[in-house]
Formats: sequence, structure tokens, C-alpha cells
Amino acid sequence: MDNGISYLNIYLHIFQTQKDILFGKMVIKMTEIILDTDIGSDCDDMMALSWLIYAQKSGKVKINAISVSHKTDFAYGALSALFDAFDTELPSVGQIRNGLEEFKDNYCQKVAEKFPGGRYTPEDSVRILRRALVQTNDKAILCGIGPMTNIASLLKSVPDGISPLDGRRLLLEKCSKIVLMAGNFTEDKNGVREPEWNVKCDISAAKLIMEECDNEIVILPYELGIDMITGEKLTKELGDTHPLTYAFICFNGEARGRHSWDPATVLYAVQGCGDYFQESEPGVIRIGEQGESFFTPQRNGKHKVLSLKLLNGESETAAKKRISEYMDKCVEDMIDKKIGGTVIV
Ligand SMILES: [Ca+2]
Repeated sequence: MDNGISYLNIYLHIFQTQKDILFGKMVIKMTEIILDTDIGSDCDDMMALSWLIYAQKSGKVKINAISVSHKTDFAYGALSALFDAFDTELPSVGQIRNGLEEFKDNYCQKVAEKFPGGRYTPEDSVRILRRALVQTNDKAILCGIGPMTNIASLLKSVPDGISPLDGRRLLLEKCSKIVLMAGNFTEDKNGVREPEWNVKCDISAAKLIMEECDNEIVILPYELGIDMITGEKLTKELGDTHPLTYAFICFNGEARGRHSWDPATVLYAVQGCGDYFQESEPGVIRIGEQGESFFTPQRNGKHKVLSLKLLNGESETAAKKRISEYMDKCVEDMIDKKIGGTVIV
């Protein structure tokens, strides 16, 4: 009798759940992400985007918008080519109006011309970022994998037709966490800290974000992504026939993999620490005048720095290999159509 009631209850629950899903009543809690990228500078942005598309196809995340932090005319075309190749709709794309001068496009033009399709002049990145935050259901994760110019401009933005809130308030209301690939916290034997590239490209933007943003900020530093090689097998297999691997070849000059600063950053943004990362205690990150990064633990600090999670006494090399193999496998499975979103034949 008890079992009968239990089974009936379970059946009714499943029936109700399916009905709710069908009629849109049930909101399945899914991470929403907004990505800021300097696609074209380093090919690891393309791997990060590919893994993010995998995560969306797998139901782990929804990509609300993408903003581009440099001015090349071909960023939209390269994004469009990548999303087309994975049979995925491109979300809203914004692009900076006054970008950094030192940016060099290592592959966007080549990818956009080899895989033509998307031709569009994106709207201003700050407007896209503000709108994406306003339209977020709950709170989105803002993930930055390039120089922080766009995110600093968002932080400084003033109320407009999109939202009555300034950027600082809007971020606090609609962004649960900012995840950035940034910083190098290791001193060399002379006590010198080499400024990390994303910070060095726009030091004032990085300083502004660390000093004036009220959100929790988690940093994936240079030390974590280096020597975590992804894309090698795929690039050798697919060569110039796929936008992802063609970008790798354009950047590297040959078919080989690349360090995974940006893929590891989006992996953490979507899945949290899991078996791969650990967060430092809370603290404060300070950016020096030359772009050096310093972290000081502080009980009420809003910043955290990620490090590797080592399982069963494994070495750092083994942990990095474990993470890169996981990300590679995800993207390979997507290309082999082994995951949702595409028809398996
Ligand atoms: Ca990048």
C-alpha cells in the first residue's frame, strides 16, 4: 500500500514536472554567461568559445551575449564561422568603439574569409553588455578572457534607455560573479613579477575593476593556464577544414596545440571548481603601475585567485593534462556529434 502511494506520487510528480516543462512553468536553473573576448589575438579564445558552445549544447549554460574588446572588422565573421560550424545560433555580439591600438589580428580575417557567412557591424559593446545584463533572468556570470577595456567601460557606464542603473549598480544587481583570465602572481628569482598580458594591455582598466567594482571577482592567473595544452589532436586531424583548428594553424604557423588560459577560465566560469580548481581565501588584488599583480588575503575581500586542484597526490603537470584532456574530449565529442543539439546519424 505504501509502495503504491509512493509510486503514484512519483508518477504524478513526473507527470506534473513534464507538464510544467511543456508549458514553460518550470524554470530550470541554468547558468547564464556573458563573455568578453579579444578573439583574434591568441587562438585560445577560439578553444574557449568552442568549449562554451559545447557547454551550451550540453545544457550547462546559456550564452547571453559576447562582447569583443578590439576593433578588427572581422571579429563578427570569425565568431559567426565558429558558431555556424557547431550548428549553433550566434548570440548578440557587441564590439568596442575605441579599442586598443596594439591589437594584432592573427586569424579573424583569415577565418572569416575562409568560412564566409556572417557580415554585420556589431553594436557598441557597452550597450550590448548592459542589455545582456538587463535581460538576464536571474544573475549572469560575466567572464572576461582578454584586456578588460570593455568591462571597465561597462563599470563606468551611466544610466541610459537600457537601464536606469549605472554600470556599477547594474553589475551588482544582475551579475553574480566576474571571472577573469588575468594576472601573474609569481615572482622570478630576482623578485620581479612579469605583468600578465591582459592586464598589461589596459592597466587602467584592470586597476579600475579591482578598485571600484563591488562584485565578487575570481581570477584565473597566467600560471594556471600555461602548459595546459589543448587542441593538438583536433588541429592535426582537421587542419584548415574547421574554423577552430584553422585559427590554431594561423596563430601557431603549424598544426599544434596551445596553452589554455582562456578555456580554463570559461571552464571554471561554467562549472565552478569541480575536480579541477580551488579558490584562494578571500582577499584583495592590487594592480601595480606597470601592470604587476599582487594578492593580499583579507577576510572581507571580494577577490579570489584560482589554483590547480591536485587529486591523489598527482603532479601539477598531471593535473593540467587531466583538465586539457577533459576539455579536448568535450570539443571532440561535439565535433563528432556525440552530444545534444545536433542530430546523431
Ligand atoms: Ca584572450
